[in-house]
Amino acid sequence: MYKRLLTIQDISCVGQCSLTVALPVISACGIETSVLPSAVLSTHTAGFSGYTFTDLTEDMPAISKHWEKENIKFDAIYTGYLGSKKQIEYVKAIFKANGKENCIKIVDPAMADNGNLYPGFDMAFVEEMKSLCVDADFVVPNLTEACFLTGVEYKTTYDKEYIDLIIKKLKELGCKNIIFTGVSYREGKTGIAVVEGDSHLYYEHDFLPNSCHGTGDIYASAFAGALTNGKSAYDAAKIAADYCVECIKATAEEENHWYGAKFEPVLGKLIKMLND
Ligand code: PXL
Repeated sequence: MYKRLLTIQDISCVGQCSLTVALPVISACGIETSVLPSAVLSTHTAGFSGYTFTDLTEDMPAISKHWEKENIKFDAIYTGYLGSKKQIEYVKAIFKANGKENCIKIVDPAMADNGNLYPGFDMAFVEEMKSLCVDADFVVPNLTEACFLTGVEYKTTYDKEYIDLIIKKLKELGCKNIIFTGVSYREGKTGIAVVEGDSHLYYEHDFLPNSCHGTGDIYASAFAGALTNGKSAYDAAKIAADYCVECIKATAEEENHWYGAKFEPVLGKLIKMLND
């Protein structure tokens, strides 16, 4: 059956992140992709200065109401970067009002990386994000986000016990299924812990040294697209990881491409992975 997904996040006009990534990547997965832009920024906030910011928070309820009136419902809803506590509150209402009965809700708690919250976020936002994660079927945190959600100290060197503790705390919080990205147990490798109820799986892949901004959005978009396309959570997590590796490799070919990852030239590889 033809599937329709709604993604809710900002438009960073330049910067290869949020909606400019989600729309093409999820479309490439064969999914009709509807969008709810939560804000428009001239660029993303990580590395550019003086960017414009137009908040669209108060458009969100009216857009949702119109869809309700038109009986437009979604097979999946995937949220990324959200700019305020109020937006999270509206997203929770949209989950209830605009999803089909078995709507898959995927939340990327996009708010932090490398041990720090992104500019503009605080612990009150983290608290609100916790409640959105509880409403989701899948959460897609990186290690920093998982630490903020659970209160566990962020570490760059760790063992399996440390990751298991964070997973246990995410489950205690009420997270149902966890796609935990950037989990590395040995030098030169990193991977994804895929936790579905009591099942814990791990997919390991090469760690590439040229880390790029925006790969979290590429990962979550490819995961949401592949999952909505009918792949299992593990297969969707694996495809998204393999696709990110291809994006990072493509980005490394040019020096100074610092603000995002070149996901466009390798979209064909994503489509092939979905069909293999
Ligand atoms: O990639 C996540 C993201 C999305 N949108 C905006 C951002 C960021 C990360 O910094 O600034 C506006």
